[in-house]
Amino acid sequence: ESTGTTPFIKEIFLGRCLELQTETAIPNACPQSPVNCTLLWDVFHDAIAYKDPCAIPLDAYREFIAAVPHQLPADKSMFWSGTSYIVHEYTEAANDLLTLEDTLLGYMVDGLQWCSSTDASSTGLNYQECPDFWQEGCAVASTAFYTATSSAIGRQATGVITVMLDATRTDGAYRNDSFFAKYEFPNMDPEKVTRGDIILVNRLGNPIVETCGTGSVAVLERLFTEKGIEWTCTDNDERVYHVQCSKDPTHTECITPADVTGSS
Ligand code: CV1
Repeated sequence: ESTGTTPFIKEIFLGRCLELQTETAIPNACPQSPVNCTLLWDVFHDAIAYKDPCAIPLDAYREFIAAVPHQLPADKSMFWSGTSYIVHEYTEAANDLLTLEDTLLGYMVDGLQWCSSTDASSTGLNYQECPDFWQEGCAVASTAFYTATSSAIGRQATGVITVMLDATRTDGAYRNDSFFAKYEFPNMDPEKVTRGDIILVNRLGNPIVETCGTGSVAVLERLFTEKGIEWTCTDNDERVYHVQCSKDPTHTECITPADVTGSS
């Protein structure tokens, strides 16, 4: 078992919720009208409080989703699968797209851990220990949370959407069992989404397994076509490559022959 609920999760949640309402936190992510952060915390907390931490129903966060104002601007949605190691650095550097973690749906609890306690004398959350999310037969809170929030951002997306996939994964860049495949893509409305831009990332130091038009990427391209949504696909996206190199400047894949000659 892993450690328990992140200490001070309530204070962190409220602080981040208030922070997101200032223009400066994340451009474009600021809600149009003031949000009642205390109410959002109560709804988030009550979704699981005092329940069996291994029996959280997939719809537990329904009221939380309903309480968060719908707010993503058109053409700004960034979806990802297998690329959590670079997607946020990219959106921060390029400053034009928003992931779930940049919106009021995902920002408050990004990187935190939480689970319920059935102890009636507790606050309803367990700060000592939480079940592991991969535990057999255990339906944890984070699965319900990402099921609900992923479905919501899929439904809410309008205009051009982007999805960043890892072309060096041996189990496929587009996987049927991913949150992207199960809850985001299927909830996109072809009446609202005008185009899907697939960008493939080559994780530094890993061999390329898939390219646009091959393997699981071809599967996703066909799914877009069947849904009636136009798509584009970019191999080894150059902007993401530069962001990867800015994080790891001396990686052999980032040093060009010209640089090597120049330094000798
Ligand atoms: N999403 Br910490 C899904 N899972 C998340 C998210 C998140 N925002 N944040 C975290 N996780 P994987 P995917 C955890 O790389 O296609 C949303 C989950 O608990 O396999 O399944 C995002 O909007 C899970 O264990 O990709 C994104 O577009 C693991 O990370 C899409 O769903 C899943 O990461 C990514 O989910």
